[in-house]
Amino acid sequence: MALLHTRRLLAAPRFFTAAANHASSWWSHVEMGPPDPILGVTEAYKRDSNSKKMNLGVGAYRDDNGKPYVLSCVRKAEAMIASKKMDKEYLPIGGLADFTRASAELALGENSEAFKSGRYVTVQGISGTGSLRIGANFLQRFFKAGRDVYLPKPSWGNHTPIFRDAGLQLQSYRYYDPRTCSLDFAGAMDDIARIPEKSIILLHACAHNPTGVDPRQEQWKELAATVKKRNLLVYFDMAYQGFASGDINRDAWAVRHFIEQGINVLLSQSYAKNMGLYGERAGAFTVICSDAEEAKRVESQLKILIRPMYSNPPLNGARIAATILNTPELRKEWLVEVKGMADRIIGMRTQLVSNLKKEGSSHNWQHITDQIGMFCFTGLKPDQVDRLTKEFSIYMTKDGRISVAGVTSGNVAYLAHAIHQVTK
Ligand code: CBA
Repeated sequence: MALLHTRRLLAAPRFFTAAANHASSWWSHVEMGPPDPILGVTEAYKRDSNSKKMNLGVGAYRDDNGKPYVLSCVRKAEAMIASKKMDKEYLPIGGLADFTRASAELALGENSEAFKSGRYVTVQGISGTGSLRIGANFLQRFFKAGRDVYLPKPSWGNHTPIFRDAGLQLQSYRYYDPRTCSLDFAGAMDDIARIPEKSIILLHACAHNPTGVDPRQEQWKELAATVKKRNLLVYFDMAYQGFASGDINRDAWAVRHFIEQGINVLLSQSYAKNMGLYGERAGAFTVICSDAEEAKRVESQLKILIRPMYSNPPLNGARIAATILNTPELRKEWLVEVKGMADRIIGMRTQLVSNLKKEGSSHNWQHITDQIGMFCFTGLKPDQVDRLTKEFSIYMTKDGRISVAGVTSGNVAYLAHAIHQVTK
């Protein structure tokens, strides 16, 4: 038996080596994981050789020629920074002070009592995702009242792993009604009124992802009252300030209203979309506190939390954003450019609907123009999404979300034609 075994090994030395390596590897138990539901779409798109292909997966703004867009105010800020020949020293753990102050002011408003009194702390984070994760870790360590985070149903796909990996538990509240393709306000109010007191609730400040459906100001007021009554801890994710309506103040309305109502929120911000600083990873995390002294204590603990994660945040994006926010001419130019991006998206929504009508589609597509922000939740079913990808090389997430920011005057007719073919 032993001899036979030895002979077999001699006959197949290569197999033996591979099998032995496999069995002795530290990582033999590691299973192949699925691609990311959003960023995996870009990988598949890149492999497609069809010249008509469209990437409507990830939310990344394109100009009307389908090209990535670097804002002119960003180019100017970069030139200003380069001309100053600044050093590349480490930032403090909490980030660039000019940046964190300007970020808080942008979100809260210059006249905000919380901002003026200093009863807040803002730390720089690694764009929106990293800032959310600082918040999640902070909650895990210091929020003694509970572990449950309530997300709208549906929510951005990365919210669940961000909070789950930080050790929190995910729950949900109704938000979207697929029958009407709009806000299920009654359902949301009903669910939120039943959330156990002192739980955590996540709200999208504007341009809800993936649905493109936001509450109206009257509805936000009711939500704030209910949240206050239930004594919930509110965590706002604001990844699209300025991108929804084109107006940074209007898009921050809900956050400001909640704070005015005495609700001490947590807030994550991102400059990926509204300044087009995607790869620079500039973002911020803010905690509104009861007074400046509490803010100092919270700040000290945020620093203790950040230091072993990445020590201190990246410099370049924060410098660019701070230069834009703190230089009046650049800030003015930025506001015009944000509005330009928001308006182009709104224009594409209208064109998509009119092209669908031209194709002869008899469906009601009004939700495409009613929804706001980067995304449109089309209502397309997974099999229709599959057909769009296989037959037309149109890439989007399985839930039927399209990034309207990837639609242009040059490809909107093709998109409408394809959608009509799979929905007629
Ligand atoms: N919050 C929400 C609600 C978002 O939609 C996104 C980005 C982020 C984080 C936070 P960042 O870390 O880049 O600042 O953004 N969501 C996407 O646009 C995409 O960037 C999206 O396509 O859904 C992503 O990372 O998934």
